[in-house]
Formats: sequence, C-alpha cells, structure tokens
Amino acid sequence: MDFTRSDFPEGFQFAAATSSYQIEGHSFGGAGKTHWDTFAATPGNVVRAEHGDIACDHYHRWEEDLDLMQAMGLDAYRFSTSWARVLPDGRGTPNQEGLDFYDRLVDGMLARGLNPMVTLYHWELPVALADLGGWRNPDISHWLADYATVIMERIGDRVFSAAPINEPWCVAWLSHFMGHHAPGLRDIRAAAHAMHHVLTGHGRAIQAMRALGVKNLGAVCNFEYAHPADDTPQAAVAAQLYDGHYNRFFLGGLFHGAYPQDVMQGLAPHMPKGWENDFALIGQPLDWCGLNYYTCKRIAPTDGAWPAHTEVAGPLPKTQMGWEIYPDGLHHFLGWVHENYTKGLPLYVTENGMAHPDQIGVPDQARIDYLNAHVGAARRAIKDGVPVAGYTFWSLLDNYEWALGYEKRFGLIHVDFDTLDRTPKASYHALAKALAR
Ligand code: IFM
Repeated sequence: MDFTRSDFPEGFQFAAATSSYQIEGHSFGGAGKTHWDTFAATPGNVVRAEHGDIACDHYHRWEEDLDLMQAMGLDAYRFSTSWARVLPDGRGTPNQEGLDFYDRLVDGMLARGLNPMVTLYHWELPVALADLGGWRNPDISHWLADYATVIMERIGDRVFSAAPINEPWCVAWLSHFMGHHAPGLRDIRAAAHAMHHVLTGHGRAIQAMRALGVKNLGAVCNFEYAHPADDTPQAAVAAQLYDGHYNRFFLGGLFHGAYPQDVMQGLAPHMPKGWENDFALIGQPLDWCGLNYYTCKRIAPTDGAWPAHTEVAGPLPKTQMGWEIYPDGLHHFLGWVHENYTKGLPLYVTENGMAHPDQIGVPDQARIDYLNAHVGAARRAIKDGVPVAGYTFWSLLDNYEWALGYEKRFGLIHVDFDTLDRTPKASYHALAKALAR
C-alpha cells in the first residue's frame, strides 16, 4: 500500500464492512423471511435466483471472521443487524436467539479490540412489513424506531457508533423506481413515498436511540459523481438532476430541512401527504456522517418521462461491476459534503472497495491499486482540512451482491461458496502491513 497508519490522524478508524443478509445465512437462528427471499425467488430478479439462506455462514463462523479482522490490524468493524433476525415478523416478539447472536458478536469485537459500528437496516425488510407496504407505508418510521429500541436495549451500551439506514438512495430509488432491488417496484409514487419515509424512519430511529442513551449516532448515504455524457446543455441538465436525486436529496432532508427544487419538480405531485411538516423529525442532530463511494456515472438525456435521463458507458478502466474507477469523486464528495452540509461533523468513508474476479493464489493487485487511489483521495481531503475520521473497506468477505448473486467478489478475503473456506487475498495482506502498529 502507498500509505501507513501513521499518515492518518491519531484515533483514525480503519474498518471493514459487511451486512447481515449478505453474509450471515438467513436460514439459521430463527430469522424471519425478508423481502430479499421473495424477490430472489421470483424468476428474473437475481442471477441464478441466488439468495441469502447460507451466504458466508457468518452466523456460525463469526469468530473466525473477527479473528481475521483482528489479525489484519483493523480498528473497527462496520456490521449490520438484521431486522428479520431480531424481529422475525418485523414487530412484536423478538427472537432471543437473534439478540443473543448480536450480543456475542459485539462482545467478540470488543474482546479483539474492534470498535463495533452498527447499522440497523441494510435492506432485509421482514416480509410481514413488506406485506403492509414496507417503505411506502408512513408507519414504517414507528416500526423502525421500535426495532431500534429492541436491538439497542441489548447492544447499545457497547457500540462505538450507530446509523439507522444504509444507503437511502438504494432503499428508495433503486428499489422502488428502478426496480433493481427488492421489492422490485418501478413506480414514481412508490419511490416518492419511500424517498421520504427512509428519512422519517431515520429520524425516529435516531430519537429512539438517543432516548436510550446510545452515543455517536450518524447517517450513511451513498454518492456517485455525475458527469454529463457530452458537452450539450441537455446532458448538463440530465447530470444535474441525477446528482439531485442521488447526492443532494437525502443530505438536503437531513441537514437543510428541505429537498432540492430540481428533484421536487418531478417528485412533488407524488409525495405523501404532509411531507413538508416532517423536517424537524428528519433533521435530528447527528454526531457524524458516513459516505459510501464507489464510482462515477455518465448521464445522458432521454425523450422519456421525468427524470428523462439514462446512464451511458464511460471511458475509464472498470471494476467487475462495470463501474468506472474515479477516485477524484471521493475527494470531491468529502470536501463538498463538509462545506455544504455537515460543516465540521466528523466524516467517515463508510464503504469503498471494488469487485474483481479473484481466484485463490492470484494476487488482487487491481484491488490494491483501487484502494491506494481512493485512500489517497481521502488523504488529500484531510490535507484540505476535511475532518475525515475513518475509512471502511467494502468488504471483509466475498458475499451476496444482491441481484448479482455471488459472482461479484468485493472481499479482502476470498470465500469459496462450496466449502465456505476463507482465504485472505493479497489486498488483505497489504492492508495488514500498512496498518501494523
Ligand atoms: O454490496 C453493496 C452493499 O450492500 C451496499 N453498498 C454497495 C455494495 C457494493 O455494491
């Protein structure tokens, strides 16, 4: 690696991230069914109809996984708790086995010197709540807050940080407007409702955790740099609107008490009743903000209905996902979020990494290069005065990449999905060397 720990401020947190449905194995330990189970069971939604029943079997192999993080020299582990494991019906009676699992996991992290960074919702909505409309139903903010209370009463005294929801854009837009993720809707009214309810849910969950005395609460959003596909004014407008619904909408709600006007031109007629009155709830004071960053997009105008834009291929080298490698975007967003929204709050890179068709015994030099370039972008932001407080690699393990199944390998550790054997990759060893004290 081009960096070592000593290039970063004292207390800087290097972490690896995963999420519950992507690694745990949801057929174990009394977890309820999630909308990803039914989405994956519907033909055409997920490559080879793959699902999270076993995933990386982290539910049984968590000690080995924590040992690997400790051996790598990480400071923290960003993980998520599964709503459906804690509350199999989404509400009501908790699954004690599930609570015990997260209790053991948090104690296991602390015993190994890893700070637990928890996310409450990384997309595994219990089917009972999906049946009630899921993120389209305004009551979801109360359901999420109740779930936050149940899980945090158990582990909230020992976590380093907590965020309610991972990547609101994916929960709302990707899943309710583009239909790529569960519940697979392509409907502007559903999307507008979900866009707003992820934020009311965030606000109420923050309130619930504050009421319990949980410390260090934040929000995690994802960002993509939107380049106009060409030099025309139409492409500039298209890219600006993409930037609006992807990058500015959620931060606007969280930090400005308003949604961007360009996005509301399309969404306003479809918003839930009374949405204008929810900004005090949404804008709960936060202690930090997390940025997930992977790539940029080239946006071109179309003749279709609002938002009348589409993605086109760009010229830069790409990852296994087909995503262009553009570290300058991370540097841009760290400075831009700090200057325009968070104004001094600690910022964490809560996800960054690349998918690569890794094979055991073949060094993943491409991932080492990718991480060097992106960590370098964060270092530049720190030099500019941006208060970046941590960097999280996605992902600890190769895992279930949602609609793309198991073939997109994001891990620092290779997982053989037949034997479930873990094998650290060259990038893991390079990071271990860089992070050694
Ligand atoms: O695997 C996902 C993760 O669940 C959320 N952020 C992006 C990752 C890579 O696509």
